[in-house]
Amino acid sequence: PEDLKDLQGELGFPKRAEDFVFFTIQDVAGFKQALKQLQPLITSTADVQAARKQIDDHKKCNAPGLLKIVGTNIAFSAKGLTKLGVTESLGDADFAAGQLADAQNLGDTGTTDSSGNFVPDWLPQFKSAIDGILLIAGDSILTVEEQRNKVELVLGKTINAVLTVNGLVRPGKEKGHEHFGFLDGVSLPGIQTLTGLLPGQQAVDPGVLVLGQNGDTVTRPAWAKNGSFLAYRQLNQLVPEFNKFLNDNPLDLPGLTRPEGSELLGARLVGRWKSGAPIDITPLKDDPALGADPQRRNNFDFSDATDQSRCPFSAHIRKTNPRTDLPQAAVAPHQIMRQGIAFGPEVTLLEAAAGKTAPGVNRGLAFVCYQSAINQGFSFLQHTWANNINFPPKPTLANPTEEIGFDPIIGQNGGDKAGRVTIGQNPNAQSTPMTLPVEWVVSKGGEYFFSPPISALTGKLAA
Ligand code: N7H
Repeated sequence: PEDLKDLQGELGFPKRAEDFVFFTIQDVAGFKQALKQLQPLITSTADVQAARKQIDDHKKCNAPGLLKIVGTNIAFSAKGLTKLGVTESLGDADFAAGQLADAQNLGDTGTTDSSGNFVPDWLPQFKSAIDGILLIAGDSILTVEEQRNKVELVLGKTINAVLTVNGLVRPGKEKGHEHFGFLDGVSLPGIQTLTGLLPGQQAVDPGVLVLGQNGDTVTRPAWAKNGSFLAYRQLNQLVPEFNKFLNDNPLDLPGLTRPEGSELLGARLVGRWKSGAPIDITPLKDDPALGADPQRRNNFDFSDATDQSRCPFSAHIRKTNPRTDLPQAAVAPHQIMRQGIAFGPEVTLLEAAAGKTAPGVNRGLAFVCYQSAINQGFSFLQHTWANNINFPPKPTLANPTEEIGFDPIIGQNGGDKAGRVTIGQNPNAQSTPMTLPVEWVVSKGGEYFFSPPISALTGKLAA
């Protein structure tokens, strides 16, 4: 329990809106003082658990009115920690080098400059120094704004906000769905002793997510215990283009109408229907009751079919969490705690009709995930699994060396559109490649941060 008060809210604060404020530290001494005053505003995992219980109680007794909920977290890039005088290594090379140095390895699109350096097509802010990130989440835009004012009052001119991303849960029945329309936040790893496990939920040692905990194999400075690495990715989504591709390429199966064929293709690209129901359980038709049922919607492991009739090997959720396609010990170290939120406006009727995102419009996913090793978590999943045309292994197929192509949602290869192929989408023609016309998820950059234990905010980092 003491550790849960020390750990920031990585388990995921209940939220309708979230601001991400990327900042540089302007006045180190002043910032260290301000950090001590900020500490009471910072949300711990114990606070997250209390807030979740409050919401449950509120629902159970049908209490009227809205519950005001707010949470604040802070994390630092390696540059930020250096500015604060931290000299010892945290034992993570990707964190130390920063995400810009990882961009090419991640498959981001870019160019090579005259000195031979890779320059990704990112927002300029992510290509210049960012020292830290504030994450302010709450039940409404107003609550978040109010809290951001409080935080900015404390930090004052000791920081300079270089970029603010306004995350917003989508409206109405799209609540909790990302911009392509699929329910998000469905499958997260569980820590048995902390939250128990739902049927089918994968257990991880706390040390896979949190530094210095059981299962973290790296030696860390004592003050970093209960910290976690936060990978942030600014991912634009080309939603009208994605929908146009589905409309233009319905899977042609007996008994399916054209729109049903399009819907099935979307589900097979992701591995779940829009409701969250896994295609491994319900391969031909969505089942919204299943999608809404936490007791059933994760209870599958891809072992029911030896081929791709239920779920393509390349489906996003199979690429990023292959379950029993690999031995449990080979999957567990790569589990991440995802806590992203959608950003940007809803698709307009004009955009939908044109099948094209309007110029200047940015919508997508403010992707956030936590792990104790970036090269086992985010970076590994992107590079070694999603972008790897031979992953996962498929010994059960008639031709086990057959390529299965990219993760059609996030797999990327530096912008080579002709080469972005995915295989296994058509259950009746499982070896037929499908060339994906555009990357529907476009990386606009990001950074790797260290989300320190709360004790460090008044201790190590403030000293
Ligand atoms: Fe993914 N999507 O809408 O298609 N993701 N994801 N993701 N993702 C998941 O289980 C999506 C991204 C993982 O345990 C679902 O919550 C989109 C990155 C992992 O079964 C949906 C983007 C990375 C899982 C999406 C995006 C991952 C997962 C199913 C970008 C890591 C859990 C709902 C815009 C490198 C797999 C759910 C499991 C699930 C979508 C990004 C990883 C619907 C649109 C960058 C590990």
